[in-house]
Amino acid sequence: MYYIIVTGPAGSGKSTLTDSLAHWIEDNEMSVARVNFDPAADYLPYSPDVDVRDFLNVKDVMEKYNLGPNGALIAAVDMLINYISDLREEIESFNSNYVLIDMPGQLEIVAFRRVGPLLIDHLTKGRKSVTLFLIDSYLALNPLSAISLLLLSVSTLLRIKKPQILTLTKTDLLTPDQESKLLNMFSEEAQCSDMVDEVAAFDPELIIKLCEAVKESSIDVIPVSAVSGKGIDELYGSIQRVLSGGEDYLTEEASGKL
Ligand SMILES: Nc1nc2c(ncn2[C@@H]2O[C@H](COP(=O)(O)OP(=O)(O)OP(=O)(O)O)[C@@H](O)[C@H]2O)c(=O)[nH]1
Ligand SMILES: [Mg+2]
Repeated sequence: MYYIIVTGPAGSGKSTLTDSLAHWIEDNEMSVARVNFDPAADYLPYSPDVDVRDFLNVKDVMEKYNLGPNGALIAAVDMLINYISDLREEIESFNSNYVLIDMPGQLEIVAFRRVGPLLIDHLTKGRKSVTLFLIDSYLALNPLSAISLLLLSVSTLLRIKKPQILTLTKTDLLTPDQESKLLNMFSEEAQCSDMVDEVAAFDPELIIKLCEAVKESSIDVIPVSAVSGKGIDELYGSIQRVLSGGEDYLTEEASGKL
């Protein structure tokens, strides 16, 4: 079993990509377990195989502890630690080729608090795993937003400590010109100094150094659309390269155990 952690800012497309990547995996004759890890999820585009809402209800946490929606979500995720062994057992019982974990959009859970990485470590113990950090393509068209989003991706990389693939989502919303501008910006050859020129930064040297550091931290940048399906096969290829050195799952290391 290989674990794929789907993370990224609120609304970046995690649940929609979980759905379309799961379909892609199944269409290619492999099995997948869809795990909803968001205790506050109202609507999901897929039917979860394992759902943290079966263990905790954010509305109950709000009422019991007099918390607002954000505080209650953070508290609910903290409380998940009590159920982590049950969750892991339930997930492992599927014995699927892949497990997709659809994380909540509040990035502080993984980037700034201890509990997120702790939960992920428990879930994935002894299994190979990879993180997808999702970036909304439309937001990333603005170079300063792109650098800011990349910094957030580094925060999650530092805490989750797993190989991380940057996944540029919703590319169907871009015009061909916008798409090529975005791909140029994220390409290995792109000069950070060109990006900074465009935004007339207050401290260009600092921004260039940050931009260069964050560009080195991710293994791959893959543009996708969960709506049109474009790029999902490249994303799978990148996941494969990380998890099994590019060998097809079905021919290599079927248990996925480390
Ligand atoms: N056009 C387009 N819209 C998308 C795509 N992926 C997601 N969306 C839309 O973006 C919005 C947010 O998508 P979600 O999948 O709920 O995003 P999320 O990251 O799971 O959101 P949270 O869990 O609330 O953080 C929804 O309206 C989706 O329909 C895509 O590839 N193309
Ligand atoms: Mg979601």
